[in-house]
Amino acid sequence: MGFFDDIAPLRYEGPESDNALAFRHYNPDEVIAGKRMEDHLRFAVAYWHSFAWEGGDPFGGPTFQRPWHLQTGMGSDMDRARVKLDAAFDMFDILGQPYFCWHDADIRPEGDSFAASLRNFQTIIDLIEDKMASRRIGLLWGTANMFSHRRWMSGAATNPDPDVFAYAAATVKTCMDATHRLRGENYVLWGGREGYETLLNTDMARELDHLGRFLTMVVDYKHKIGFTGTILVEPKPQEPSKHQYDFDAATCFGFLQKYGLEGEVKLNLEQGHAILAGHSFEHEIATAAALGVFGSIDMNRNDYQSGWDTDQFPNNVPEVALTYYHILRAGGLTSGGTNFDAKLRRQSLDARDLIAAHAGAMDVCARGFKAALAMIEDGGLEAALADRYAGWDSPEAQAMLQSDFDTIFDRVLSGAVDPQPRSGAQERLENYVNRFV
Ligand code: XUL
Ligand code: CO
Repeated sequence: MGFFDDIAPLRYEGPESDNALAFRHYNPDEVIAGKRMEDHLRFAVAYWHSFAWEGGDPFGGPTFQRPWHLQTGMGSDMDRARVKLDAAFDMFDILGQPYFCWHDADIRPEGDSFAASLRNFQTIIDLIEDKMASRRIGLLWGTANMFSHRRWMSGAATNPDPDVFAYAAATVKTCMDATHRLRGENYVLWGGREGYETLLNTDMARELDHLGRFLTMVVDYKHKIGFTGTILVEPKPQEPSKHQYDFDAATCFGFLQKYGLEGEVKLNLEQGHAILAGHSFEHEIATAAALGVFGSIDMNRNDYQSGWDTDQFPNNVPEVALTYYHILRAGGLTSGGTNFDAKLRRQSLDARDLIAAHAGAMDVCARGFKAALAMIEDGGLEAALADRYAGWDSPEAQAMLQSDFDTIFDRVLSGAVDPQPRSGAQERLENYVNRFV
């Protein structure tokens, strides 16, 4: 008997349905704005939170006790990895989402050497390839977990020990190879411990140079193997490191530019990470879009009171609507997707909690997306922007951008310029948004 055996594949039943395990708003085949909803939203399930995480917190151990977990499962590490894999694909069949994502450490047990870990990894990748062959499911991205094992405690590419840099390079190479083989559409690097705890023991300039060199090797390797997916860096300001080098979208762009990688690498933005950095999610999306590095999203929120990266499933339609509004303005999710890098609360023990969490999140995203699309089609916000900046349409204003301070000074002194403050109309615009959500 499988973990999800009593749960049937989810169907779209419409907004009136009271079935807890059905979609009310997400209808994958519904065509909106010329595209199937599934192809707009490009949902992905994250293997780690749903299958690898055991429900522990800093004060207590595992609560979930799944049949594939170490303390509760049967057989060898590899036996349990296979049971976990079967459960994961059973859940993908129930949800019917088009993508999933993994870290190497989520899918394979750690061996007692690099070669042994690699053997485990290759075996599981073979099994994943078989399972993917008989289904309509793609890999949104693969990534390497270079933050959990104690070898990474002082960083991966930014570790003071060159042996750890080497181990990291070999690890990312194997994860890129597997992502390429499974036709992954992106490869992600989240710098879990690429940062520091104290400057007393940290040579920051050297560490940044090493990180820049490492990312250049990633890009070189991508081209060498002919991987056509997008390389994505995922910003986060802290947790686990006190200070992380990829603080937010703007910091990442500055880093990419310094190392000449801004044309090669884009960003995977996460709602909870934006909040940790003191930003809104749409701020991060708009920043990345303005700088030409918007890639993909992790759509999981933080608790606004706790101040931690709580990785909860999205449930706030107005927030999600503004997220997709800015994504649509940036051209939509192209090779990116909507990944639920989200975990259950540790009291949510049941298989149906996991299904309901994803179903609800997909519905919230569908509602937010439809609201965003309606705002784009109505054009109210665009019209308000055009009106607010209309002064810049004049030939004088455009000429000023090509002139210099002396020319501008003469024009101001002559009395030709007379600034008149105008309302920013924020409340009216907020009311406008509320008509759609
Ligand atoms: C951690 C986080 C990661 C990345 C992938 O906060 O978001 O799960 O998405 O390593
Ligand atoms: Co993430």
